[in-house]
Amino acid sequence: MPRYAKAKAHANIALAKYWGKSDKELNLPAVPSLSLTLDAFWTETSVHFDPKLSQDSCLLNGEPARDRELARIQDLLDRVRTQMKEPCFAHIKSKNNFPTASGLASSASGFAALAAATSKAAGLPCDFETLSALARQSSASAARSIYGAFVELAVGIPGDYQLAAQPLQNQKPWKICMLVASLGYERKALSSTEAMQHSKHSSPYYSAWIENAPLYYQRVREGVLKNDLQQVGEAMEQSTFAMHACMLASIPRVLFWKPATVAVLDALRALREQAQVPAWCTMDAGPHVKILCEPQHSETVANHLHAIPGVETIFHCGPGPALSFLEES
Ligand code: 2P0
Repeated sequence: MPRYAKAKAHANIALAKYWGKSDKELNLPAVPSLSLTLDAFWTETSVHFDPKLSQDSCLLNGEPARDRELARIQDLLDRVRTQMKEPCFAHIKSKNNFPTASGLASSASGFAALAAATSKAAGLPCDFETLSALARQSSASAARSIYGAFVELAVGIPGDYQLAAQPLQNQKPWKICMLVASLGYERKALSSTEAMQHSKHSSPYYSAWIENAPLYYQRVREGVLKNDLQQVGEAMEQSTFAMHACMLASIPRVLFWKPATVAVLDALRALREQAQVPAWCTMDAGPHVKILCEPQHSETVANHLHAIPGVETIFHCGPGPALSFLEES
C-alpha cells in the first residue's frame, strides 16, 4: 500500500549562532544555539512511499531536485527506510514560500518538514523529540524548526545520535519582530556545511569562536527569558560578528556579504545610536540582514532600510508555530 503524509515547518533564525561540528558523521554541533522560529517563512513537504516506484524522485518548488539536494534528501529517507518493515522508494514534493538556498534558512524548514512527513508516511513515531533528532542529522538548524518561538539546541556529547532541539523552557510570550532585509535571491556558492568545515580546518579564529560562542548563547538565553531586547540584541550581534570573523579568517576567506550588507549594518547602527531606535542585527550564511526589534519600531526600521540601494524586499516576521501535519490536498 502506498503511504502518504504531508507536513509544514517554519524557518528559524539563530539569535545565538551554531557554526561548527564536533562530529561530522553524526552532525553534532560544536556550540549551543538558540533560535526564533518565524511565522512568515515556511516549507510544505509531502512524502509518498510507493512500492511501484523504481527510484526516489523529488520536486522542489516544482523543479526536479539537483543531484546534491537529492543526495541529502535520500540520506534522510535511507535512515527512515532502515526502520521500515517493507522499505520502498518515495516521491517527494516540497515548496517554500520564500527563496531557497540563499541564506534564508530554507534547509532548516525544509529538513524539518521532510523528517516529519517521511516519518509519518513510514508509520514511525512522530513525537517532536524523535523528529527533531532525525532532522538534526541532515541539518542541525532543522532540529530547531520542529518547535515554535524560541528554541535551543545543545552541544551533542560524543556519539549522541539522538540529540534533539528543545523549546526554551519558561519562556514568556514575547511579541518580538524580526525583519528580514533580503539583498537578492542568488543561490549561495558554498553551502553552510562546506563553509563551517572549511572554517574548522583553516581559520585561526575557529578555536576562539568555539570558546566564546557558549558565552554569547548564555547572554542571549538570559535576555530572552527576561524579554530584554537590548541584552539579546547585543549578544546576538556579538555571536554574529564573531562567527563571520571566524569565516573571514579562513583560507581562502569565506565572505557572504555584499556591499549592501555593510550599508544596511551601518544604517541600522546609525538609527540605533543617533535616533535611539532599539534594533539589532544578525546574519547567516548569506548576504541578508535580519533585524530584531519591538513591533512598534518595525515600520520605522523597515522604511529606513528599504531606501538603501540593493535592498530588494523587507519581510516582517513574528514568532512562528511548531511543526504541523497537513491533510492531502
Ligand atoms: C544557525 N547556520 O545557527 C547557523 C548560523 C548558518 C549560520 O545552522 O551543516 O544548514 O546542515 O548542519 O543547519 C545553517 O547551517 O548546517 C546554520 P548543517 P545548517 O542557524
